[in-house]
Amino acid sequence: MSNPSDRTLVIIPTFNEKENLPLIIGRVRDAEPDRVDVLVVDDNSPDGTGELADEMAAADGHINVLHRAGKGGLCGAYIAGFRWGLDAGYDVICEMDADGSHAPEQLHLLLEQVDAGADLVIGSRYVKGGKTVNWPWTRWVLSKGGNLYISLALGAGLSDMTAGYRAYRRGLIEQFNLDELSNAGYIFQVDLAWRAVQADADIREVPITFTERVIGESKLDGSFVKDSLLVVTKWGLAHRRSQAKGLVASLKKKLGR
Ligand SMILES: Nc1nc2c(ncn2[C@@H]2O[C@H](COP(=O)(O)OP(=O)(O)OP(=O)(O)O)[C@@H](O)[C@H]2O)c(=O)[nH]1
Ligand SMILES: [Mg+2]
Repeated sequence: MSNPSDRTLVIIPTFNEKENLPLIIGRVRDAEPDRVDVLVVDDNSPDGTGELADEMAAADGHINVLHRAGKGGLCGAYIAGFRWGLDAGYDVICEMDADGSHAPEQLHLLLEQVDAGADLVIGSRYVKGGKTVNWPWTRWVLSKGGNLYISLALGAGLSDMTAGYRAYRRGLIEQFNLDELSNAGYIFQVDLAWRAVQADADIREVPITFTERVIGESKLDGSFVKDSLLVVTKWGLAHRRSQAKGLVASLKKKLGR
């Protein structure tokens, strides 16, 4: 019997990940030698990550590379990767960081749930059994606190809407208007999950162990926190407003007015 995960693409966005790239791709290939292909989306990394990716792709038909002209942000890299994956006919498209935070050995946990019917599977740090390794407590508090706020503001019932380890069924990505996605820092992950909630998608979270990067530099910028939370608050208020409108409309109908 065939499963959607038989044709899976894992998108790995890179900016200056030359040391990490062979490690992460090697782990993906070992963990999933048959059903998974890799797409590296490199933004013209000054350290030569793009050239290294080309060499790896020339030696292995499961590896592909998409070059972009310059550092255009993670959201743009994923959107380009999604378009590439849809055009190439993949049934499942995944997001994975290059820095080893998302263990390829746990990818099967996500793919199993897609095969069982999920449209979106989130590798979650904050469901029972999920973990973060080597994070300073300040980072944990920021991430966990941000997720608590997001879950209060949106009421989506998800524990880790900012997570970047995900598997999407192609039909769900096809429903998104990729041109319209928010590009405010890392909020696009929340944006995508929120669009999935509003599309009534089957969304599941599986516990993962998230390990802080060992090699290379983080591109995370602290300024995103305030802006992101503001955007999420607006989404939550707009949602509550439309819920209230719907309630009033149905009450009026019931009362025959
Ligand atoms: N193509 C592309 N990749 C990017 C860009 N910014 C970050 N990345 C990649 O996106 C992934 C996540 O970036 P990180 O810097 O690790 O950000 P993070 O995981 O949120 O932050 P840390 O937890 O501090 O590592 C890594 O694979 C980066 O190389 C970008 O502008 N373009
Ligand atoms: Mg990282």
